[in-house]
Amino acid sequence: MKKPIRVAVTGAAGQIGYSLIFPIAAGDMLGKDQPVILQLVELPVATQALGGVAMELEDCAYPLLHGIELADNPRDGFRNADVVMLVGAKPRGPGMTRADLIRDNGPIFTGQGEAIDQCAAEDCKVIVVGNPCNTNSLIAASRAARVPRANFTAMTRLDQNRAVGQIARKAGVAPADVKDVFIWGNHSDTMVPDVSLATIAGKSVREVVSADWLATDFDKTVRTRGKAIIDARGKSSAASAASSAIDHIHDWYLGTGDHKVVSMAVPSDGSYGIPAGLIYSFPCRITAPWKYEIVQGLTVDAATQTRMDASTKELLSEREAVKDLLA
Ligand code: NAX
Repeated sequence: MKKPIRVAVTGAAGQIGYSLIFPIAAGDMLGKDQPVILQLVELPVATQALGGVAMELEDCAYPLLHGIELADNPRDGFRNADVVMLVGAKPRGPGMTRADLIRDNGPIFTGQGEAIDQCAAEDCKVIVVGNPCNTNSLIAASRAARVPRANFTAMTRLDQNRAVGQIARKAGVAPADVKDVFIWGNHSDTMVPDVSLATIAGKSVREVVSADWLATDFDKTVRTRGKAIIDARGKSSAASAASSAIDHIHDWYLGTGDHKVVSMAVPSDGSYGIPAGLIYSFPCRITAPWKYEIVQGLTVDAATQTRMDASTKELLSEREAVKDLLA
C-alpha cells in the first residue's frame, strides 16, 4: 500500500470545495491506488458547515480516504501537506470590479503563503483557484521562500476545458477527440485561447472548423464563459471549476496521456518574452511526476502576440496593485 498523500483544501465547505473533495477522496485526482488524507480548511464561521461535509465524506466510506482533518486556520490546516489547493476566497459579487476583488482577496494569500512556508511539506505543490488566481498565487509564492517557486501554480485548466468543450460541440465529436488546445496569460477575459497545436480526431482544428468561428464566437465564448454561467445560474461555476482543478493536479502528477500540452499558469522563466516571475498560463509538458516544463519554440503570430502582451500588461498592473503584499 502506498503512503497516503496529504491534500489540504481551503474553502472546503464552499461551492467549489463541495464538488472537489469527494472525487479527490474517490481517487480521481491522484490515482485509484493512491491513499489520501484530506486536510480541510475553512473560516471559523464555516466550522459547522465543514463538520457536515466531513460527516458526508465519512458516510461515503471511500477505501482510499485514510484520514480527514479539519482546521479553522491555515497553519493547522497545511501541516505536512503534500498538495495545497487554495480555493477559499470571495467570488466577485455584483458591482465589484476586478480591482476590488484583488484588494479583498489578496491579503488572504499572504497568510496562507506564510503558513505554507512554515507548515507544509517542503516540496509541496500548490494550485490557486481563488480569484484573481494568477496574482494570488504570486502573493502566496512570495511569502513561501522555503518552497520552490515553480511549485506555485494557478488554474487556467477550466478555460482550456471550456475551449475543448466548445470545439467538440461545434465539430460534433467527443471532447476526448479534441487535443492540445491551450491558454496563454491571465485567468481573465484577456486570456488567449490558442488552437495552433490543436487537433480534432487527428486533423488540424482549422481543417474541421472555420477560422471565422474560431476568431469570433469560439474566442468570445471561452473568454466570457464565467460570466455567462453567473448570468444563467445566479452563481459562479463550481462543478466545472472543481473538475478542472482535479485535472490540473492529476496531470501534473500522473501525466497528460496522449495529450502533448496542458495549460498551467506557472511562474514565467522569461519564455516568449513574458517577464520572469509573473504567474502566466503557458502550454506545459509534464516530463515526470510533479515536473512540468514550458513548451518552447512555438511560433506566435502577430495577432496572438498582441493579445498576449495585453494579458501581460494586466498581470503587471495586478502585481502593482498588490505590491505591498509581496514579500
Ligand atoms: P464560495 O463562496 O461558495 O466558497 C468559498 C469558501 O471559501 C467559503 O466557504 C468561505 O468560508 C471560504 N473561505 C473564504 N476565505 C477563506 C480563508 N481565508 N480560508 C479558508 N476558507 C476561506 O465560493 P466558490 O464558488 O467556492 O469560489 C471560490 C473561489 O474560486 C472564488 O474566488 C472564485 O472567484 C474562484 N473561481 C475560480 C475559477 C478559476 O478558473 N480559477 C473558476 C471558478 C471560480 O470563479
